[in-house]
Amino acid sequence: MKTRSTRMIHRASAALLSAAAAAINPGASHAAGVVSWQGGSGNWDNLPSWSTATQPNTGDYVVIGQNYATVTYVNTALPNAVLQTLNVDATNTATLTMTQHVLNAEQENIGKTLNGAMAQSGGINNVTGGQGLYLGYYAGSSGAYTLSGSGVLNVSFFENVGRLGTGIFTQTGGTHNVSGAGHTLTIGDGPTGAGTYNFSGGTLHTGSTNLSSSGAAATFTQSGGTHTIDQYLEMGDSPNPKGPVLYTLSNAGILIAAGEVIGSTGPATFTQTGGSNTCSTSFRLGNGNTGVGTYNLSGGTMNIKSECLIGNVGQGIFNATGGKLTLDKAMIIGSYASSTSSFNMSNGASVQVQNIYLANNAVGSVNITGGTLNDAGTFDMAAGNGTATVNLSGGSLTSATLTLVPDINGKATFNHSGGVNTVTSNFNIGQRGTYNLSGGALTTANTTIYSGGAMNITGGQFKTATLAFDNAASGFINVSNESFVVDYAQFSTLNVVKAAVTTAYSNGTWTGPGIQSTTAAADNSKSTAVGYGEASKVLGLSGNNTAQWQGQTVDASSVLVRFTKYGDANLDGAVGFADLVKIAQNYNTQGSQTWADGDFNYDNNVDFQDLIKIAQNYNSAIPAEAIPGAPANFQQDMAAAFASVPEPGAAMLLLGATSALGARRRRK
Ligand SMILES: [Ca+2]
Ligand SMILES: [Ca+2]
Ligand SMILES: [Ca+2]
Repeated sequence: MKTRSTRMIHRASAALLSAAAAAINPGASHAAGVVSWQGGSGNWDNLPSWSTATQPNTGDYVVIGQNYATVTYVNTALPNAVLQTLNVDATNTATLTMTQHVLNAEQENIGKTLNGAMAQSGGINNVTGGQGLYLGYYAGSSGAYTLSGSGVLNVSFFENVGRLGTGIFTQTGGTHNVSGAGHTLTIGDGPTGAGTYNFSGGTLHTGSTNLSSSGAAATFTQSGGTHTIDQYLEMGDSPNPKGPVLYTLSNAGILIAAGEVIGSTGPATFTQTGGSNTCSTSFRLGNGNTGVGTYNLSGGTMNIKSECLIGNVGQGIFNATGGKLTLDKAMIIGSYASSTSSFNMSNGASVQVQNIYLANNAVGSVNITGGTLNDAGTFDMAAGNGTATVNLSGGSLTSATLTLVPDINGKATFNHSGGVNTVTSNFNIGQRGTYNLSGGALTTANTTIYSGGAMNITGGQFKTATLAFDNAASGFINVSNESFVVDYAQFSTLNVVKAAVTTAYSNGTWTGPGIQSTTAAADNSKSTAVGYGEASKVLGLSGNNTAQWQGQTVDASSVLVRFTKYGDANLDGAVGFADLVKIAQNYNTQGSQTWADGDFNYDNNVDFQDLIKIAQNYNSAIPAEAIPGAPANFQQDMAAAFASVPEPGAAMLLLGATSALGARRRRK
């Protein structure tokens, strides 16, 4: 990035170089001085039109300051002359038109204190000195440069479009070079300046391109052509610029930059509706502490080959509503900023990224209402002490690993109300991490809940291949009145689920760590619980058979978990004869029993205590006949259990509660 000191060094060295060049240039032998145009409209090589009656030569200070004068550049006599300064500057605009030949000047001011215009459609204009080319030098001045056709404009060191005045550069073709290390094209410089660059064709090559260097308004509109920047595109150096600082890229425009800093220490916006933008070494939105950088991508392609920082010390906002964004490396959202940085996606956007680090040490959010976001690597939320939020309500997010708070100082909240979230490898919820699933689908490979981690399922669908509670002292999955599936491949996670439900049960409070339910905890009738079981046992699946269960496709190697009534052994949401059969078949079996076997109080046994639970929720006629597979004393115990249920109102009340449960589920 440019600095004032390097600029001064360049100016000093350039002055030496040009002095040396003048010394060896044979044209320098003439007595240089001020040469003014007096000929109205006419050709440059018409000698009587000049105040000296000679054609301007090396070292001359040339002024085209006549009102309404249009000078046409024709120079076959002095092709090697290097003017010291060329000013095109009149109260009523003077114009220099160039279609051929070579013009050399150390400095050119198109509109210095007044108004000037340059129209170049051919020839070569070399601005060789350490100062450079200025459009609108002083406050109140204006300068316009039009480059088209086969025109070539070479500017060494500095070109300034709207320094303290107004500058407009329009390029529809030709070649424009401000190239070389430290050589800078500045659109809009000082606090009274306003710069505009309209670019629709040809090539523009700069060392760096700055929009609004010191508080000016700056607009760069590119609808075609190729803009190549060897170092930085830097936008927004002032916290309070005179006007918008805006780069618009559309249609067939191509931007290729090593680095892009949007919102350096002030506000700046980049809007891309088409074309392509390639950034190779550094991309930053909101770099300094007063920087606010916004990137709006609605069409075209963008490729960031390096780390992408959305909100470094400043605030970064990336809005992707369309187009294709490819990040070869990590996207960091909210690095050190005190303000909230965000990455926002909606329908039509396609994003590919290597890793995502959200709110490392700042406040950051990712908001997805549509589109596709593919993260080939890690998605870390609040890696340091930042506050990270993801809101997913539509579209799809896929990442290899998703971690909520890898560091205990951070805070991470993932609100999932719609759309699809897929984690192909590890899904980790650490302390101060909360995943709220209220809609859509969450599919993960390996799910680990660490101490202090929380997952709340109030809607949507959750399926994981493995489930672990690491130090389950306080981590939990709250199923409220919902369900989820552990669809394992080979080794059953039934024992993990059983242990987690048992710790959460906590003598019926349902507030313990593990797999808990806030709905069961709030149930004053104490008739609801979290049931679980192998799909093979609950649904009778075997081999490659699958079935639909609670909106999800499950296979024989799946553990089902569901909020339901005590006694609902087959997890269909009601307590009836089928459940009574289950408990009957396992009655008085001690140890290793599960919910699906009839252990409804999580003590590993199926006995009279469980029969009481089923009796309290039983909602249809008690069978008079013996139940097949029941042991000898079962019928007698069943009569006792059902007799223990208060009569006559309780059964009806329970029936009503069950109907309400059924109605709630149907509304889903
Ligand atoms: Ca399976
Ligand atoms: Ca049932
Ligand atoms: Ca039991």
